[in-house]
Amino acid sequence: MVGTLRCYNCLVLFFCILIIAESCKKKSNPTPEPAATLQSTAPFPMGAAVNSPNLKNKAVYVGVLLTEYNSVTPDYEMKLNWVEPQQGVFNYADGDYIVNFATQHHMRFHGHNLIWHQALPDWVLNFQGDTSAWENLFKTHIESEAAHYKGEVASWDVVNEAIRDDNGALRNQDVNPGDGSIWRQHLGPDYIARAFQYAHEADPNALLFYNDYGQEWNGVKLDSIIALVTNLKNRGIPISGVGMQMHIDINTDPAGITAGLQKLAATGLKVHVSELDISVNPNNDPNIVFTTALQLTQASMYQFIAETYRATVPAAQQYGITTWEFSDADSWIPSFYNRIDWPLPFDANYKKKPAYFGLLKGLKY
Ligand code: 9MR
Repeated sequence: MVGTLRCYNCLVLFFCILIIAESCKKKSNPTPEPAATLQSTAPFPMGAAVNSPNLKNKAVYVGVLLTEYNSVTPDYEMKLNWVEPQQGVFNYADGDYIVNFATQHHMRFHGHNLIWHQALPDWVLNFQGDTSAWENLFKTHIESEAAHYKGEVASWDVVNEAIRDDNGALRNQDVNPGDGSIWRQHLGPDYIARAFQYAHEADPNALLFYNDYGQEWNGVKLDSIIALVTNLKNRGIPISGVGMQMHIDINTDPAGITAGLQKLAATGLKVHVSELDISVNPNNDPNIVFTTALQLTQASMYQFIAETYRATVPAAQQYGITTWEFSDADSWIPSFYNRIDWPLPFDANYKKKPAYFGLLKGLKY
């Protein structure tokens, strides 16, 4: 009896020591919380435009992308000049690479874009034909590309940048050379509705978007876009959402950003911040220094955009926020404007900038 009791006491003592040892271990060696990332924090998909050479060759690029983002948009690989550089000669390989990458990593894929007045190959720019030949070219392009990616893309920017900056009219060939639209010129004003119908027929499950820039600073353009998409929606044209590109800079008026998001949300369509970047050198200053003050201003704008998007766009309409690439090394801005700039959340070495932490803070606000 005494022996059994002694044995029982020993067991109790043994377990007590074990529990104390375990709890000491926990205190001295805590399991670190996984760091918050953009995608783990955002209540909607976080997207980035990506380019296929970096996906193939840059491990650091792929690493940041997979950690931070869960949606991708191709930077240029699905535009008409890329997919059909010569009439009847197709080049889907690069777009396919990005789609396969996204599928493999369970990321959402947003197709960009089917119809744009830029990124056109010479054979389209020089095409000679009557209205029906143009309609055939237009329809065949939309249908073949949408059918090629059917079931693999969640959504498409069907028509990109169709509205003029100066008066909100449809781009035609009567604006500055290079700014006009051959589509409107040859196909008449209702080509946008038909683009959505053709895309829908080819891939009925894809969500279809109208995408444009300048909606945060140009009220005339914004109202014209609202009228355009409302008209499409009311006519039963299969439009699901609007992309507000948001290529902005540190001087962009925040009131315009709020107003743009409010008006877009009021259409009832999904709203995608589709190409976000925030330039810090809008005046092309060749001697500019990216001071701490500039870094913090940029960070608070990133935060403001995420907060305002969350507060203004109802959850069911939040298609997500997509940055246009994610590192300053890959931004279109320095080469396009021939200036130094730092528009994105990661620096040229793929390290997080204050802009990143501003965005993260805005997402969990
Ligand atoms: O960033 C893109 C750049 O790499 C391409 O060369 C260019 C032409 O295909 O397009 C840029 O992306 C544009 C986007 O497709 C539409 N909105 C403006 C973007 C920046 O110019």
